[in-house]
Amino acid sequence: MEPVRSRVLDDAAVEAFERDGYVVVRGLFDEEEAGLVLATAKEDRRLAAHAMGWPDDDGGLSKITLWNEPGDDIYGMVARSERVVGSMSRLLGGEVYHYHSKLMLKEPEVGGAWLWHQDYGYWYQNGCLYPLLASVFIALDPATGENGCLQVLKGSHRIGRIEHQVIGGQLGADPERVAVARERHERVTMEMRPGDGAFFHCNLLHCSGQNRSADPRWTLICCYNARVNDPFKPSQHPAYTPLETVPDDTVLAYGHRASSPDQVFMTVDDDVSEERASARTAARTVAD
Ligand SMILES: O=C(O)CCC(=O)C(=O)O
Repeated sequence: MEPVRSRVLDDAAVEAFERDGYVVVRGLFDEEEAGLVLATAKEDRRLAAHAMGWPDDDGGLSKITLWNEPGDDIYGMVARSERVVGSMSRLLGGEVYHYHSKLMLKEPEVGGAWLWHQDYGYWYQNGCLYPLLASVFIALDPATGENGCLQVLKGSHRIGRIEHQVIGGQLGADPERVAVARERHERVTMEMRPGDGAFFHCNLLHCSGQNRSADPRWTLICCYNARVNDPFKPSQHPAYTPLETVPDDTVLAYGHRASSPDQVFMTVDDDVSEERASARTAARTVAD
């Protein structure tokens, strides 16, 4: 019998992540799985009702729905799947826990841009001593240059943490350092098919453009912290909480199971970091 191929990242992928700060896995979730997550999210009234709107400086608006605890729903099964959690444990060198997940909505014509930043620019403020966090960006729609796919500066995680500052309504990395980083690191435009996943390091400089196309760009991003990096102070995201993984086939088995009434979503006022205080005033809840 053919051995079942593990979907956890192999040594070559881990090496690529360590060298480049990211690794893209084509078909991390297959088309059926990605389609199911997208269809469920589109019909999920709770997700829509808890979307926060983040304006950019040029008339665009991105929506984010964010939750800390992986729920008993299809998104929670993605976040707890062996292929994701096992890969994260390899990338971060040991046990990981779920830090949060978020659905990033860039609607056609109006979807907003995200400035160059490092996630650790935010998470450092949350009492995470080490940059031992990573995210997986899972495309639900095709993500293209036209609809505002992710862009990264390859290898920029090696710079270490850069100071972040409020720029317009967002927190961005120090523009002087970003300019130099852009001269020294290749800029990669990460076009992705539904189900593709990009694992990226929390110090990788990344951004994304506006969506001026006729197509939506919905993405699920799941973020993890290493257990050994348990935050030394409370914040809007959780301290170490054991994460129970589920077999990879649980995503399909869950079908269209949407978020439950007891799921807790973040609001713009939950962000306790001072650095984001003024950025927060620019954000507004766009529940509709
Ligand atoms: O969804 C995007 O385009 C960017 C997301 C991002 O930069 C982030 O979540 O840190």
